[in-house]
Amino acid sequence: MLAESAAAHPDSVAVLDDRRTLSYADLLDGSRRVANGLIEKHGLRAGDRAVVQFPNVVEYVEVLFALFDAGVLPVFALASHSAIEIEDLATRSDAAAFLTVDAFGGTDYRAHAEQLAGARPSTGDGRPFATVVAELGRPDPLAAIRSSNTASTGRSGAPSDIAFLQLSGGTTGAPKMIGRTHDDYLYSVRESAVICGLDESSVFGVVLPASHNFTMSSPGILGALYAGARIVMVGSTDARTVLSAIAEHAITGVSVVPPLVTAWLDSPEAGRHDVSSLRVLQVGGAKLAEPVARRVPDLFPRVTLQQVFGMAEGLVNYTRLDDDFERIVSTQGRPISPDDEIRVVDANGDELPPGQEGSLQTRGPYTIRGYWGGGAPESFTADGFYCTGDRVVRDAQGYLTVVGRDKDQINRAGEKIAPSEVEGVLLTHPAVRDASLVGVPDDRLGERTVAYVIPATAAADAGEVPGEFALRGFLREAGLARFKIPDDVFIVDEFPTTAVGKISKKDQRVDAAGEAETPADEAPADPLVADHLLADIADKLMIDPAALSGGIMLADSGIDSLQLMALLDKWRTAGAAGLDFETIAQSPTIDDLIAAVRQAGAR
Ligand code: OOB
Repeated sequence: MLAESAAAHPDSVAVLDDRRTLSYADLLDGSRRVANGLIEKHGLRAGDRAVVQFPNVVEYVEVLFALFDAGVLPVFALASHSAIEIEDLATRSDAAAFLTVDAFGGTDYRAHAEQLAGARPSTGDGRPFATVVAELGRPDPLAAIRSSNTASTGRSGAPSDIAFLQLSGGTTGAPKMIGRTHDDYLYSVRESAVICGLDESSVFGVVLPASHNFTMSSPGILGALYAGARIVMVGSTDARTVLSAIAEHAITGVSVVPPLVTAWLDSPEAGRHDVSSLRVLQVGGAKLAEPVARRVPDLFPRVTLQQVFGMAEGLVNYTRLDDDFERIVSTQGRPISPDDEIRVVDANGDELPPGQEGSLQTRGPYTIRGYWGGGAPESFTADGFYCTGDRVVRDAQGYLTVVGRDKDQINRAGEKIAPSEVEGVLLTHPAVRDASLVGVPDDRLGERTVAYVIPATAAADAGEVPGEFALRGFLREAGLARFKIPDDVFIVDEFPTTAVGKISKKDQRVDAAGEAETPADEAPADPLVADHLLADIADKLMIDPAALSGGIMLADSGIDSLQLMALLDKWRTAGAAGLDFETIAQSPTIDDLIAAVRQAGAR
């Protein structure tokens, strides 16, 4: 596919970020040189797996196509995954290589490579494990790995071969792996490009994590390359960075999760940038609340909103660009393909008529029939339908509205969390007897996470019950990605139970939602005073300011980018107008962050 696009538009810009710009010809040659390098220098073979962990940079696309050309299956880690999570992915996929960058946005990815190389010196069949670290500060970050050979390795395999492993959000422990084939995926990409109106005049802004299925294929990075369009890698998700990137690069389309739309609508940056180039705003990954959808024209008057309801397992639904506004704001669209089969079933698995709420099952040309390695067979019916775990209503025209879910999964700002994974790590704490994680509705995040913890008797008797901050720190230390760290932790004596004696997560959700109605949220008089800034941060972390010391590394505090974005907006309004997201997100410690805010306020 890339070779065809490169032949049709060799000199058009394929992808750029704020360091490098690659034409289609550059991308094709560059990725082939990396493919040959992976074979010559690291002995990678067709069929091997390679874990890739990249932020939104040009090199991600080069490496991706290098792996495809070499027939090596990328395993798509998220940039937010910890070293321990990466190691787990490498083990479970029996990977032969790990490819990443040296550092980005305050994260030391090289350390992930080093830890992995130590833990996994060789592959399952005894070859040395390869680590490749792109050095982003260099003119050619991938120079060390490139061969001089620009010919295709000829190893990319058959169209029906598995092309890569994508991660499922998962409901149990570690995420399951999804093997998608070249032909099924490319079919969904080609059709998506048409449905979303991509052509060679399109400029696609990559705002969400590049390796997520939405960003990759709906129509995403691959759709843009298929259509001969231009890809702009946007380094962060805050309103100013994104809106100014839209203006600077004349971006015509972006795909985002609902919390970003809310954050941008509420940001003081709204209305300050010329966003007239934007034609399509795609929103998906989590439910877009209808009132928010209705506000989109306030920020982007000329834009067509498109709802996207998809899953890495396959099925993707879109509202169509020519649908009327009412349909666009009130449904999550209809399937890509006339061959996508949709079944809405009741608790007995019996099919329901249109208009009735039930569980969504699907089968079709680009939806998997089983997980890679055969995990979770209960997710598939005997006749090959994938049980999505989503509760939907289907209307007479085949449009789906997502009304809830029956899987035990939390959707926090589009990032999927398996409660059992977080609970399992909490249970390894010696002072924890039992733990339960629930998702609670949240205006900004869609859902936030609340952990209920029963302390171990001995710890309680000894007065050594760990506090909220200690438990969150423990989860970080144990290697959970930041988005999985609970937004709130409640220490309790017991859990509510159902009639049969199981933990009643339903009651916990009600309890947690009630707690949220009485937040200690008095706005400080002068937010740029250091004490008040500390209080703001503590408030976001939902901990006692006294428990927060300025020396704590920001990366270890448990704060995430959406929370930082909310703080950024607050502080900008309070006088630190010149403050930007990068400055706060890259502050090493909380003290550094506070100093940066105060300095921006002084200017
Ligand atoms: C996308 O993929 P995943 O694999 O991260 O998550 C899939 C799940 C769905 O089963 C559903 O529970 C939820 O995410 N979801 C939505 C939604 N889009 C996804 N729930 C409500 N409304 C929506 N619009 O998230 C994904 C993959 C490809 C394209 C877009 C999203």
